[in-house]
Amino acid sequence: MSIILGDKEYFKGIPEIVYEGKESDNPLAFKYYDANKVVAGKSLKEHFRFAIAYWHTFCGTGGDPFGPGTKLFPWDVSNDPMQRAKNKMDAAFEFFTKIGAPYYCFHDFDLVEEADKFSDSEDRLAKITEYAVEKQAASGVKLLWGTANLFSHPRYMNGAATNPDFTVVTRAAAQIKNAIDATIRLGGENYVFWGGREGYMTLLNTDMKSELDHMARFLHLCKDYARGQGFKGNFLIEPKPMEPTKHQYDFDAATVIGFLRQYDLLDDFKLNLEVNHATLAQHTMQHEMQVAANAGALGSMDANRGDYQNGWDTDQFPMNIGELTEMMLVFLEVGGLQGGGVNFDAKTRRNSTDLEDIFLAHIGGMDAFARALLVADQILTNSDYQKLKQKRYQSFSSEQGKAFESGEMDLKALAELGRNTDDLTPSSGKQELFENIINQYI
Ligand code: XUL
Ligand code: CO
Repeated sequence: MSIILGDKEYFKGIPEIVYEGKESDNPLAFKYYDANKVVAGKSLKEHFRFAIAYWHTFCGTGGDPFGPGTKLFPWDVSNDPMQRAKNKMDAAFEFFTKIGAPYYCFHDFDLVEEADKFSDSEDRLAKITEYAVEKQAASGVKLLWGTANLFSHPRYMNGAATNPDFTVVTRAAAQIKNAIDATIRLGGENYVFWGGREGYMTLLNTDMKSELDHMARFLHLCKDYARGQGFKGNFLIEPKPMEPTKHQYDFDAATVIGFLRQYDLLDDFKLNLEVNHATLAQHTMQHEMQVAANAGALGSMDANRGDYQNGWDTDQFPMNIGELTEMMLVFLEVGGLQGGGVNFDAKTRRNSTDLEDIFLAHIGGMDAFARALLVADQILTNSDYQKLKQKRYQSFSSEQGKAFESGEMDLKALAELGRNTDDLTPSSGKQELFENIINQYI
């Protein structure tokens, strides 16, 4: 990959970021992410398929409920929306190629601002998509997934596919059809549905059953349309329990898998799990990953972290190696992501206002994942971790245990065995030993 600049260099003075190893004191170098290093049969680049999120990185200027944006992006100054979009895309591809990310992800109106009239928005999106085709070809950077923003505009305040007003549902369909077309045109490998405002604020005014039926119908239509256009990739649902609605329909991995199964969508849909969404649902990310993998649905991942004290969706960059190591153990044990990658759905803090901070944040995130994967691989290859885990279940390899597992034993027989267990001694779960192994290998 070589650095791709537009007419202007936006990140001046920042070279291509390279691996220098953990002894390096260069803040603009990788300490652990050695893209071509092979671990567990694959290079780090292939394991992670890192992607950059267009919305936070090039659109998010740091506004919060208490004040406006703090980041004055140099690509955001033209008075012409098409020119602004092109400048932003030049900056984006300069960033992708300097940081060495093989993929990016976008919402339709991250690429270009929505116009007042639908036909103008459609026209803008088609034009910027063609510009992206050129940029991708010149750089070799690929699209991990596209999606539609069906939650920001006030028309979607009561939801998109689950809106009680059919007219809004049709508008969402018009918008999503264009986003699917753009994703296919750009060779997108997946298409994401994050629920946005698909949920409710109070059940008093909500017919939940109809809304869920409508959402499933809508997803079927999207899938049928995209498949008809030749799209071969995954459709991904991104669970989140709350925010912006009080109760999001795609609450967590287990809820979404149940929904997909109920509505016959599990063959085409997998999950895009996000760390901070897992923690908002009172789960760990490793729990969500294991739930998805159990259903063959661990598609992709949005990398970030929440705040331990306040419980908001703060979308901070990942850096907790202990947590990431536990995630990477599941990642390696289940054979990685099915068709997806690791997308940094994370933003620099509102008061991190240097352009350089965007690089430092992503370097930190990529290094943290790399370091955790290396540790997890060491644990799996050199420690007793797997043996200890298997040992807890070894009684099921007895003849009777196997008969139970394979369904060859009825409750009467099982209960009969249980009659002779007065002297049973429960085994220790050894949680502290497992935790010590994590710490030992970090
Ligand atoms: C919102 C969120 C979204 C999705 C894409 O919390 O994570 O940015 O990833 O719509
Ligand atoms: Co996300």
